[in-house]
Amino acid sequence: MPNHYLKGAVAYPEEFAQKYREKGYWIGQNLSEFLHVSAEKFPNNIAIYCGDQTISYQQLNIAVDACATRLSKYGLQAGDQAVVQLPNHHAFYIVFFALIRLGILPIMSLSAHRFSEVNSFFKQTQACAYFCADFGAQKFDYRALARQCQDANPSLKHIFILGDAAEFESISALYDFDTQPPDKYVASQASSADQVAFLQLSGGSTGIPKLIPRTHDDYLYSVRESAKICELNQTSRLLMVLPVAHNFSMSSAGALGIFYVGGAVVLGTDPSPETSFALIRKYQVTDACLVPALVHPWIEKAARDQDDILSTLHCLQVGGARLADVVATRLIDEFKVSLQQVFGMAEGLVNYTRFDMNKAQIIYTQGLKISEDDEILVLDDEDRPVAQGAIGHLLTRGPYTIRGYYQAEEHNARSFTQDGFYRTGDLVRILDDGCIVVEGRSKEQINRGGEKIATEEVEQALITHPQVKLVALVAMPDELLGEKSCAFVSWQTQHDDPSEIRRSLMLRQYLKDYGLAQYKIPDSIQFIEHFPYTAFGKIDKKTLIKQL
Ligand code: AMP
Ligand code: DBH
Repeated sequence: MPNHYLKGAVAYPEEFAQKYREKGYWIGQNLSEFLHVSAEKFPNNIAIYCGDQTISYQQLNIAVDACATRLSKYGLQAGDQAVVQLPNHHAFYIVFFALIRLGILPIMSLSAHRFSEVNSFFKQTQACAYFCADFGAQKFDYRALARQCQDANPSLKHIFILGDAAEFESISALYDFDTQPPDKYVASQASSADQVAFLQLSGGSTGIPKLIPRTHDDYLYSVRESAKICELNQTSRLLMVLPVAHNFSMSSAGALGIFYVGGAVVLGTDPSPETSFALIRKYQVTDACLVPALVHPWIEKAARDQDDILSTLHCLQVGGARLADVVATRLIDEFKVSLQQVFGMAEGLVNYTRFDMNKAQIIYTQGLKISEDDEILVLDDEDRPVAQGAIGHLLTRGPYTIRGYYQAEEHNARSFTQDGFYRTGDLVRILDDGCIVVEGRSKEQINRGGEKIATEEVEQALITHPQVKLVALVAMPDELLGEKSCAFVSWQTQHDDPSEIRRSLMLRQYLKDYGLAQYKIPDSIQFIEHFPYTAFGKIDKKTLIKQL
């Protein structure tokens, strides 16, 4: 068991760690024990509904043991790291807990990631294993991606595929749900609770997604409190159509919140209202979590069919991007939804509206922080506190907020203050009742319906095109997604130059071939000759946005 703190991760200072333990936030339980406890408490409860399969807590725990045992035979061991890029399928949870049980750090990649992102995870971590599906949406071939990553990363030794494994190993051969296990299980080698358990991802603001080291102690504290705030219990059934590996889906209160209380996760691979409503009916779903962009099709379908399905939910959580006040109002007034707004980040801090709040609080605010020890600062551009109620930059520190990104010393110096506050990059206001309102963003990030795009990452990719001289990516407002992306491009003309429409198509294909995730490909591309500049000589994005 590696008992030193993960090299390249920033530990909580001892005085804080001690305080969080004394206050009962950190209870010294790792994620492997967490699952064991639930399997003992609720052996026959259904933990996961996935397609035609139902998996009880006992079966889940056995499958995790089997998977850990078989993985250990490949030579995977404590201290290793593994990129996990799996769809909404039970295999995700089994592989996740099996890796945890072996003391291996999962890296929580999303299905939408492509070579550019996945390769960067291997480069950043030297991970030795990769878990992915055979094919994804639009028949995207992950095995081809695996081969590309293997060629580029000598550290990558083991590739496991969900579905047709081709020349690789099969994930389904790693476990079964037999209650009489054939294997003598490997003993748990999970790291101790105060150690880093896995690496979450940040939507980030510069370059490729940054890695977020979360400890068992800090993560499980946020999970237990979230489950309480969300009033989950053994009868809760949470519909999961957001990507399973996302921090919201995992922990707010998410699948782990459900596993804590003995409820069930109902997995869906398609967030459309047609499929989702059918699942809600079939499994008598009680709770669901969505990003705002998915709310629109849901309420349109419900209105069209005069379907009161949304009012049957105990709670509909919406988070990841700002929910428009008018949509929140419609959800409550027209669709009789018990709504909860969730404003969180994979780096830590999560805020929820509470069920006993008044209607205005639920519609117009993003609620209250989880913990009284979530320290929140709202500062002006010079790092001075703003007046109560005024808009400023949100900084935070607390029992489940990281003290630094993984292996990012230089970046951490900018993203964290000397005394450990995380600069979230969000512009907020705190009301007299303590509720937080997200007013905008200071970080260079576009929030495309909850999918975060670091502008610099796309700009860096575009600028490598031989005919792109200069580029700036900005957000443009969008009714459905909140924001979409627009790339302003200064183009090196050549004779025989294609039309602007063809150039746009070429650039989009170029970015795809570059390996960027689809949601990062600019929604609009505009060609301009002269960029506006600020007094400091930076590209003036505010002026560009006015040209949209
Ligand atoms: P990440 O750091 O990639 O996990 O993304 C977290 C960011 O998503 C936050 O810092 C916010 O900018 C944004 N976000 C999450 N939830 C909300 C919400 N309910 N309203 C507005 N923005 C949100
Ligand atoms: O957007 C997010 O990252 C997010 C939103 C809601 C999150 O990480 C969370 C809840 O935990």
